[in-house]
Amino acid sequence: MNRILIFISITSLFWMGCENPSVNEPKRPNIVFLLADDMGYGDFEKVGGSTKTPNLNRLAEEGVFFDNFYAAGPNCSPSRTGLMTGKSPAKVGMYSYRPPMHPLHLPDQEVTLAELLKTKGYQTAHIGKWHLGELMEKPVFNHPQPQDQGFDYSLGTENNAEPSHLNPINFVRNGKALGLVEGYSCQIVAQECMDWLDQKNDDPFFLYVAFHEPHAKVASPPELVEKYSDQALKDAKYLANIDHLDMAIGRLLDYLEQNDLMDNTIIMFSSDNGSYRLASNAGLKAVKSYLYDGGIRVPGIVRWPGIKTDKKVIDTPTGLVDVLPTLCEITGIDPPDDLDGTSFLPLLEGKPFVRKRPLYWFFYRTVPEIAMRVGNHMILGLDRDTIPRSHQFSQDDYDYLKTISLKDYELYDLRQDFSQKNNLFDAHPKKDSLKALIDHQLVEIRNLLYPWKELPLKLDRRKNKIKWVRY
Ligand SMILES: [Ca+2]
Repeated sequence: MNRILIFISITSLFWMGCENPSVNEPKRPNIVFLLADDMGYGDFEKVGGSTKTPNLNRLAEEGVFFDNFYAAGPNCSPSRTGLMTGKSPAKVGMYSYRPPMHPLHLPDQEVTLAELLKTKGYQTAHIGKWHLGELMEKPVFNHPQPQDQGFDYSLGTENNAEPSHLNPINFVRNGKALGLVEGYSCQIVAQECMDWLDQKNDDPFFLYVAFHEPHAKVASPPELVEKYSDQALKDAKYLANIDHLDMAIGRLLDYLEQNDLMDNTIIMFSSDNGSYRLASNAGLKAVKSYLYDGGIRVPGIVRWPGIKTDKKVIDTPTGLVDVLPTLCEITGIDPPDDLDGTSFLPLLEGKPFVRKRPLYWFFYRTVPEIAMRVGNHMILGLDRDTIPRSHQFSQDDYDYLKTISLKDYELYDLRQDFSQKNNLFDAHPKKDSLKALIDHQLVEIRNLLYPWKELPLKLDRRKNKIKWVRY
């Protein structure tokens, strides 16, 4: 089923550069990566239709929409790790989101996209949610800060905007806590992007914009909530939050246009995981924190005058782990050789694309625990374990990873079965080879366990595996 093929008109916004690629093959294009937090596949207006996203629509109309685009994990920190490193977060030790005062972080020895781009003279900035380690004025754990991970400049929050998107109190700019900042988080972030761009020099730039919306607790201007007043208040607040995020992105796009930056800038948009709101996932199975598609399949948009394909919708599976190798190929940087992602530049150029290794995901806390996309199919592995797992990654969870094994499998043909309802595994002719593939992947994860120390010992039983909804 393809829900969005009908939406994009090729005609009106197909700019001149596409017809004459040689004019528009910049060696070092600027890069803006826009990341939403918990925005579902169906929160993109052209897929779900329940909210207004005119600026994202415009990006997709002027570029391409990736219709089988996957986050790197089912929640925040793992997915951001995959984006920054081009690796499966399970191989980097990021097994779950990072709670406050917790040792999990993106290890310093990992090579980030920002560090790679700096080798080509890029100016780099991170603005928004960090969630790759502590980010405070006086760090306790000595985790690498954005400046240690390749960013010249940073305005961010360690995790979510607190107490909500309205008047946040936890932004830190280049190591200095700001205290209360008046306004809404997405607009604060957009304004900071423009202020940073105002002072940049003529070297190319990489701007990583990690919006806080629509992660709970949402807050949006009352007039936007009113716009969705035909919905239940909780839904109206959520949809208004997507709308507001889109407006902030629109401000940034207007800035880029007014400053003649659109022709030499790659703009990418995605989300770090599926929505926690089932209706936002457009019929995909499950929600955030699950490895069914509702937890990991997200909107993917690339706008860049260097795009040569005639396609407006690309349905080849791709994801956040592919972003680093893609941008390395575009900018002529040799990427690290142990990546899980594959450059999707050939897809942007209308050329054959061969994935080096299948996309896969791992999450210890929900069932299934591992998933792998193989062609049109998603194979999932379940360990049938019923021991409660903590919400905050603990020593008990870590010990569990040392022995985890798969007892059961599910297989879905996503072209025929969008909502993953029909498990084909038992009768599938390739079940043994698919089983071997995913078993082997789990062994690799077990063998590469990151040596975390001083994990919290105590299980947090508020939210555990057996209490979670079983899809
Ligand atoms: Ca998230």
